[in-house]
Amino acid sequence: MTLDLFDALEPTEQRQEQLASGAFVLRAFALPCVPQLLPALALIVHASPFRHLVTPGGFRMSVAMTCCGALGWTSDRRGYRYSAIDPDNGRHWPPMPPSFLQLAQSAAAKAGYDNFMPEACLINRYAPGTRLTLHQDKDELDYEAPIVSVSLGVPAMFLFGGHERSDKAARVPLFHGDVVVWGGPDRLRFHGILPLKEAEHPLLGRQRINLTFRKVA
Ligand code: MD3
Ligand code: FE
Repeated sequence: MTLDLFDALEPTEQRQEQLASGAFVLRAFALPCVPQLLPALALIVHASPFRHLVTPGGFRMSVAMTCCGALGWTSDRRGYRYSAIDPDNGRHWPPMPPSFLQLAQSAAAKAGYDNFMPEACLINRYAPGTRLTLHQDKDELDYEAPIVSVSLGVPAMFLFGGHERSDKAARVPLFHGDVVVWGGPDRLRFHGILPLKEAEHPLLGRQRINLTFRKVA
């Protein structure tokens, strides 16, 4: 058990931090929605369970993922793609719950991005030790639309990089209930997540869940 004092201070007061001209952290913005989000998430995971994608290069990703919405993100030896069908069960991805969509749209509007209409919500699950190496999200067609990210469970250290992989990345802690919105000039920044600490969250246990909402088409 290594829940240090820093981790225990999960902010519950809403406030906005600007990371760059088009990137904002909305602290605790999702907290009031958590009672709606968690049961909806359980239904999604029942229909389309978490799985470890294999990269086109053949590596099993340590982050487990699933999706909801009209389109989901998958990968296989042929590459990454958005697809209407969950390849694990041959059925459509579970629909995006109204509570998910409403949260994503209100967060986008709060950060200055009106009329956000995401078709996809990618759901990432981090166990202790799981990390996401620096990458860009480039498989969407519309780079003007923002991406909205919702952090739930164990806090994580987010790496906010530049437009080159070698640019020095800022470290931004993300706590349960925090929402990050980034678009426009910051949409293609490199970003990642440091290895998740061993810790226990009162509602979600020893894991972090991240929802990312994307306009794909
Ligand atoms: C990107 N997920 O699914 S989202 C991903 O927490 C992904 O699971 C991470 O990267 C996760 O592709 C990070 C949060 C985020 C926040 C700010 C950004 C991504 C960002 C700013 C610029 C670019
Ligand atoms: Fe990403």
